[in-house]
Amino acid sequence: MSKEILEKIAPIAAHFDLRGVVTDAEPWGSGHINNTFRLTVDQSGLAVHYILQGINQRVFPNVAKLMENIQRVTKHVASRNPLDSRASLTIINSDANLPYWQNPADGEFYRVYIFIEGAKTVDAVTCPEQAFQAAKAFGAFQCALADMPGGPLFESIVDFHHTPKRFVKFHKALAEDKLGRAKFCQKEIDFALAHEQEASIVVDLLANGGLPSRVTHNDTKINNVMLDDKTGEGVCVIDLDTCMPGSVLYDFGDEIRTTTATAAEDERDLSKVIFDLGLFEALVKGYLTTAGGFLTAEEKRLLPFSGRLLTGECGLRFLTDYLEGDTYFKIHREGHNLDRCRTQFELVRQMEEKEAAMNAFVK
Ligand code: ADP
Ligand code: GN1
Ligand code: MG
Repeated sequence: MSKEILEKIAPIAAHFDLRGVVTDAEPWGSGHINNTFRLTVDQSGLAVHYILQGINQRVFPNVAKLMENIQRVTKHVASRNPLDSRASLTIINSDANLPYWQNPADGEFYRVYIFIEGAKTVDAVTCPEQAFQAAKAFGAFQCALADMPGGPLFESIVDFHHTPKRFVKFHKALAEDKLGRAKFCQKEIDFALAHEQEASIVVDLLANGGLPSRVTHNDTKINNVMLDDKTGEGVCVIDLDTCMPGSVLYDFGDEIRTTTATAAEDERDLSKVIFDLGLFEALVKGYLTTAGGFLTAEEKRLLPFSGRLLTGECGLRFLTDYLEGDTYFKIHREGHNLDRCRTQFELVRQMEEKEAAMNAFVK
């Protein structure tokens, strides 16, 4: 327990309907965007946990619209699973009767969710069963959102997976090279440039009707799904900030990115970064269990390609952030974003080598 953290967080938590006394607050998880804490609340002698998050306003400037999206998504997913309280995130309102609270002292925004007990997230998979369960849960999530009423969701990050526009940002960062870092990553820059041409395949198909736009999660990394401690099943898809219109390929591609290698996203020893076809196969099987019924033939055809598209795009985003001076993703050491970029590009390279086998399996 850190007294300092508790002293900072408890007055914030007091603005939410927690029905007890906050006795502990600890930094939680390893997300790159928000500031997450697990609260322990004494409710008449019972220790109950909650998740409190400081919302990253640089990434999500319109918090009211962001939380409206999350309210709609959580309500709809919960209505689909009326007997399972863990199947959806549950928002706790603030004393302003809003799904968030803004601190008048510094303008920062906070939100609280019920803590999902008896389940955990992992930062990297350890076995094919985990890949299967994670993909099955993300497929079920997409399926549940297919008939969400109320029209399109608000675009919380405009052009989030518009890979060609990600290249435009990269070119700008490279031309400016504010910190003189380009000289440390010429190999990665060359790799990115060599892949620019195929960056528009999915956005072009979305624009010309070759692929449907659906409600997608857009950030389906392995630590955004909670896996049951006992059964290993995916119990809840979390981190709903980027739920908005998109292609299922964005979701499946990001699952491939984070669920087909056992190495960490920031592994420095690239010999440990190995794209595993067995994990890929488990992922496809899990995903098609729940999503197979609604995918078009074109979506299915592009499932393997989505892996290198989204992995390459993420590598490009890490590289851009490195060049820009680490202003977007949280970093914990010097060169962290470059390390992350390197694992992503290494995975892309291996996916290219194994593309024929990936295609054959999906077929
Ligand atoms: P970020 O946007 O920074 O990635 P997340 O919303 O993914 O933040 O939360 C970070 C981590 O906190 C998750 O990976 C998960 O381990 C944990 N977490 C988030 N929400 C819950 C919840 N409701 N119950 C239990 N753990 C949670
Ligand atoms: C961020 O929020 P988190 O850590 O789950 C990022 C994703 C990246 C991912 C890379 C809103 O995800 O897009 O793929 O890091 N989220 C946002 O690990 O930018
Ligand atoms: Mg997350």
